[in-house]
Amino acid sequence: MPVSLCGTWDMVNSVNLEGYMIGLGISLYTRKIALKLKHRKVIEKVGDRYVVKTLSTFRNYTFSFRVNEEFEEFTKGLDDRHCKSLVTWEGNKLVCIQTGEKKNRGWAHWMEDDKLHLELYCEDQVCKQVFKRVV
Ligand code: YOG
Repeated sequence: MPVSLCGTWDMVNSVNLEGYMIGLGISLYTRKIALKLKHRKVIEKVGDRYVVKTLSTFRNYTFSFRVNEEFEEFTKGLDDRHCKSLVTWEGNKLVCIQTGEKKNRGWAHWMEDDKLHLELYCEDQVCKQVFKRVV
């Protein structure tokens, strides 16, 4: 059983969110706003479903899924695209593949040194974020 990613996490570092947003086709105006935000990640397990919330003062994005079960994702308030998403455990990494219009799209979450790590992929871009637990 992999370590639990559940809890409330605040972003302490972000690298190449700009590149990731360019990959997604986010407008310059929205990118400028998004780059100033401190994201909070809230990960909960409700029965056999995970609920992942990304919270900020500008917009929030919430979705939920079962591991190993493909679902329709609508990235409302992000790039507003539909994709077919599948989340699986690869060792201690929770990995999502988002199949749709954008190539090579997905993300991975894992714990390292008591921090929550996130890599966001789109096209040839990788954004790396680190979160610390809110106590
Ligand atoms: O995380 O998808 O935890 O989906 C970062 C990318 C900014 C909106 C947030 C709102 C944002 C404008 C999503 C920020 C780039 C920019 C707070 C990260 C797109 C649009 C919502 C993400 C996964 C894994 C869960």
